[in-house]
Amino acid sequence: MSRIDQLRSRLEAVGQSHLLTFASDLSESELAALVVQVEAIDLHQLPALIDRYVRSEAPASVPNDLEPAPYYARNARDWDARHYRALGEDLLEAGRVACFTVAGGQGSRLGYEGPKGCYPTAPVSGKSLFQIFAEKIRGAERTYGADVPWYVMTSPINHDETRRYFARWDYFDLDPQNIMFFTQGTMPSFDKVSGRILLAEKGTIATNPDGHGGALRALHVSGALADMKRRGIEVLSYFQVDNPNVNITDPVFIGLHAAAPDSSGEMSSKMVPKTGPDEKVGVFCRSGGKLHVIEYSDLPSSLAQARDANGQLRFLAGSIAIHLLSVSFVDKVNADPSFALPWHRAVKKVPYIDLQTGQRVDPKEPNAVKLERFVFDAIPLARSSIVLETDRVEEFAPVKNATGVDSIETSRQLQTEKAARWLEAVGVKVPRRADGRPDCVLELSGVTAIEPERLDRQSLPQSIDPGSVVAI
Ligand code: UD2
Repeated sequence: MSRIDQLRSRLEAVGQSHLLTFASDLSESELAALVVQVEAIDLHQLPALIDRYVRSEAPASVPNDLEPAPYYARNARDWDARHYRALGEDLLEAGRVACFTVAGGQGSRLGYEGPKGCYPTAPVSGKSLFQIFAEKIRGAERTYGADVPWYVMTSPINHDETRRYFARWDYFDLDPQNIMFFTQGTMPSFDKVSGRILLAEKGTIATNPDGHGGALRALHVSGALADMKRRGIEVLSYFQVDNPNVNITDPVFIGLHAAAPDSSGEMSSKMVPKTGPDEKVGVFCRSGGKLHVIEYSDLPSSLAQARDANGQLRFLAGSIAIHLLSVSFVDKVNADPSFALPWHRAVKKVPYIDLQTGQRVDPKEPNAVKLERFVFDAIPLARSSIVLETDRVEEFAPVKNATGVDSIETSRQLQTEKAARWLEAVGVKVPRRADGRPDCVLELSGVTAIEPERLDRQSLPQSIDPGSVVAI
């Protein structure tokens, strides 16, 4: 039997032989590429996966003993932030901390066709998200006198373009040896009715990135984990590419992660109090003695709406996708041969090749199921995981939508507000409107300072003129 015949019978056994419908139309190299793609799929697992996630719309299983998660409240006196800050600073000065950005997504929700990290985001200069992070890393390296290596997870959709972008900008003055790009894995996209894998071209399977949860495996397979161990990195500061206000090297958070009595030092998270029951962020909960994040779309409305005696949301702790992961934790989960995070199902529009006509179809309605893994599903794998409350303006200014909530406009306002607070903290007069908002547009680079206390008062203006646009 030829290799193709063998493959065909294996595909038939799992109901996917349609993938070879156009095999005879393909050139030798196209066919070889298709075979490689098919062979990369775990065919054995496929029927069960399709039954469970593709053809069924079973609601996500939410444990029935959900309780709100405890957290370290900001500015509380029952824990010593200064102590943990000192510990975190020691780790930063010893070069034990690296940054990790998940940047597999495109800017399509923004109406932007490139990698999201290239999107012009800073309110004055229009610097991209990647440049904003790069400058924070430069600021941290200068402050702590140590390298802060940067791991950037891309997806096959944007890997080459991301690399070209960094090269074109000369790595934003970072040492290119300290930046490592690697791609996450992919999953086939499925027809939502039949459960068949879709063809994107006659010789190409339609795939989607396997979610930011794919990062845990990708860190291992790509060699990034080995690179971290070689460099003596212990803690990974994980953040999403869409959040320019994130504090990428927070010493207090790092210290708590490493040494809090209730932290196993494996995976820790930051939260902000939710603005209301409908805010689209996951929620920190406890169940079975473990910390979990329940995604907003999975949290039953009765729980999302529930309030305590003071009228405050009972499930208040919103996940802003800022975590610390220990290198030893990522290593531990990968050492387990059965390690796999659960899949989450999303129904989307995916163009495909019609098997009858061979023509490409651009569906008007969602036709496909994409399966993704979420990084926060790794939290319960940690022995004991902590949550730290942070300030919304200080750390959460996501750019997700073209307009409205979490848009470039709201992000730029939050970036200005954060800069205004930092300048005011060292005595610079910032004009404010009657409603309290800054009457100016401000931008503060991470190269200038990574924390307000580190701003050099001498090099700052006395005051900002009303209506002015200032980058510092
Ligand atoms: C995410 C969280 C939500 C909340 C919010 C805060 C999930 C499922 N939800 O919502 O709970 O914390 O962020 O802003 O995460 N990415 C990859 N590869 C992928 C998919 C995504 O790298 O395969 C990256 C993407 O580039 C982005 C981040 O993950 O940096 C978030 O992805 P998203 O936009 O799908 O998540 P969102 O905003 O729905």
